[in-house]
Amino acid sequence: VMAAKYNVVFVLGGPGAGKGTQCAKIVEKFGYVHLSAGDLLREERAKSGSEYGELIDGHIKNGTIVPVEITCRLLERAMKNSEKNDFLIDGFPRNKNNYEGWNKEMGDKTDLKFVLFFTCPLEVCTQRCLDRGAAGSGRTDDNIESLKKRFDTYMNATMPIIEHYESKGLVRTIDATRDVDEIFDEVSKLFA
Ligand code: UP5
Ligand code: MG
Repeated sequence: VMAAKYNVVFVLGGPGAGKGTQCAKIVEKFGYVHLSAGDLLREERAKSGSEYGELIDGHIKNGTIVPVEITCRLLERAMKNSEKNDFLIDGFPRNKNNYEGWNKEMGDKTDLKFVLFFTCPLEVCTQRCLDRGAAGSGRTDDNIESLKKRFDTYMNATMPIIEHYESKGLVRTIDATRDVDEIFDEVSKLFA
């Protein structure tokens, strides 16, 4: 008997587009498990004795992307530990390395339902992240230098992955410039 596959929705969009905010609301209303790849990496970085701490730290400050072996292992471990079946995977896959590594390791174990894509202009996203930094997020990448690099990576490395999924008919695009509840009304229709 084949084991049931994990159901996965990838959640993508620029830095500060509102991925985490909307995921929290989806969890509340539809009972998914939210796994933010960035949160898992920050958690791993914070562990004393993590052999990857410095490497992760460097990538986050520079807005570059941690090798898939690390991120994929964190995601798979979190999926197993949750003992649940439906996952929002937020902020992943971000580049070709992520895409290929995930498919190789997790492709057969997962069923990709769709890709939830939040579009939001650079200026709006940047302001949200700067405000969050000013409010004391403690994130080492909520500053203008890191944000420029995060956007470069997003445009150059992540957009091609979104376009690839788009060509397979898997992308559900949501305008993320509006207020949180308006956005969530539209998001809800995709999960209902
Ligand atoms: N906010 C949210 N929605 C709003 C709305 N509709 N109107 C007004 N304000 C709104 O929101 C950001 C801020 O905006 C918050 O203050 C929120 O209140 C407000 P949030 O929901 O946090 O947006 P999100 O899209 O989750 O932004 P985040 O900064 O988390 O996105 P990133 O994609 O940049 O960050 P992530 O944590 O995913 O990745 C960080 C880094 O980790 C990457 O740059 C990379 O270096 C590394 N990484 C990898 O290497 N590999 C991975 O797989 C993942 C990450
Ligand atoms: Mg986030």
